[in-house]
Amino acid sequence: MNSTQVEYDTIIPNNVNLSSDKKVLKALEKWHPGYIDWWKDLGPVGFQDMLVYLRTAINVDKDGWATFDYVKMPEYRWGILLAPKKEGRTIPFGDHKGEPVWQEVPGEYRSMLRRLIVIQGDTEPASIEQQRFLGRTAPSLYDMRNLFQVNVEEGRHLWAMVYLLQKYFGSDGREEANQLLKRQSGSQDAPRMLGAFNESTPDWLSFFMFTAFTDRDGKMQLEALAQSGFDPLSRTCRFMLTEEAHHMFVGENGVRRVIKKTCEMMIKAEISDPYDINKIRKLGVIDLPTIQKKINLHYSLSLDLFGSEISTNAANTYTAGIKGRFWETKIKDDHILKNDTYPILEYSDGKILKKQASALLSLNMRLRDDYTKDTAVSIKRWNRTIENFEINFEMKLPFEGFNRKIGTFMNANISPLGELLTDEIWDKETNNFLPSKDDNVFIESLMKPVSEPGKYADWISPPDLSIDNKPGDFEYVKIHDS
Ligand code: BYC
Repeated sequence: MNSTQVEYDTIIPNNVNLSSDKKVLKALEKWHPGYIDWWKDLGPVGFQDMLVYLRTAINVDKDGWATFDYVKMPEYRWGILLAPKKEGRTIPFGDHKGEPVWQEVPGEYRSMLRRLIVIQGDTEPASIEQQRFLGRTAPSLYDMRNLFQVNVEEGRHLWAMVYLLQKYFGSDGREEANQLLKRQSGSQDAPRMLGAFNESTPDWLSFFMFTAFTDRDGKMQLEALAQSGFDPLSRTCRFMLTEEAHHMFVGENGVRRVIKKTCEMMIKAEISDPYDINKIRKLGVIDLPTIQKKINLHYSLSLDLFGSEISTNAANTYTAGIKGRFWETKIKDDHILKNDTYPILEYSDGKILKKQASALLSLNMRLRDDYTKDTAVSIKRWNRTIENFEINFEMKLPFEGFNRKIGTFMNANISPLGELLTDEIWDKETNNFLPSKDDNVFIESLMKPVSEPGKYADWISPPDLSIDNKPGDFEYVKIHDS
């Protein structure tokens, strides 16, 4: 069988020839019931028996890789799909640059690789756990379906990492796969591994922000792992990126629709001052300054996911040929980086200093800079929407040192504009920088479910386009007659 052919009649659809890989098939079949139990316990609450119009990956060809149909989520076909092998591929960076890629785990890099796969795997179920209650307050069936689409695909991404652990890491891989179902987002005793994945996602604006900002970290990390010299990881991540694009679309477009509705209502009510917050909130929409505070929160949480600006872990994984840079093969340099530098900011003795650091040690910073550039495109689109209404307000990404818990800025009080603040001013201003309790209570007060096909909650505009060319009143989730 070649790598584009998918076995679709097995319990686990796959293009890795599982039917003749009995040991791994058995391990995955053993893991499957625990996964389904986890999905039912900690996946979307209240909608497990309903038919949802979902996209399912059935192929790894660029065209026609997915089908759309009504599915009950626990019956979704979570498959193991790797992008096709590139014949003759060589390791693109690090000490092994130019050598043929590895089809098996190199012994010396085993624990390094396993750690990265486990961290990646841990984020997938975490995000599903974080979003589990949102179905109840969906602003439309269209949005509800998008939430569930994102959820089932994050579930598939967990399967992808579990496959790698079980196929290539023996008994400790199997143990790690079990642990992925045991840690839980926000748990005191066994939290998820990375900070942002233990935060709550209490409302739909948070969901859109999460998918706009945190899923984009996912994109950058997957792009970096897709460069890996360990070919099965590279191929797995390449295919995951196909699905990831939709998740960011859901986020970016969701935020844009919220902004659009706010602007429309302001114009209708002849309110020109975006800071006339009480008046704007009385219209039942979310004022632009509060949306900016949400951006400040989710962007800063997502920056923490890149690790410290200076990281020996990052240098080691690069030198080993395990984790590359964003679009590594398109970069014109030696791909070894031992003699190169990279500009970074450092917080030291109460000052922010510009420095040239070792390019190898600053790889997290470089990936983060690429992320910021990528994210700026969303901000531009959101601002274009505001400009169209001729409202005098501009969304901005906060300064990189604002609200950080990881890296050089972790103990600094820095405003979104980059000003260093005393503890006293920071405490006084926090509610102007980040969503306050009142802001969150107001947003939550808007979260009333709308489940009539084609109808949308009053705080969000309908989308410009439907899913799979369906008509505007299509019943994306059959919540009434499943
Ligand atoms: N929270 O050398 P450092 C996605 C730890 S999102 C807690 O600076 P390194 C998705 C670090 O583990 C993408 N701990 O970090 C999105 C280390 O601990 P140990 C997920 C943190 O290793 C939406 C110590 O601090 N994938 O897919 O260079 C929905 C020193 O760290 C954090 C990946 O991230 C943190 N934020 O870089 C669904 C890719 N940051 O080992 C899915 C795989 C650092 O000393 N992971 N620490 O005990 C990696 O590439 C790297 O591990 C990291 C950290 C970029 C995360």
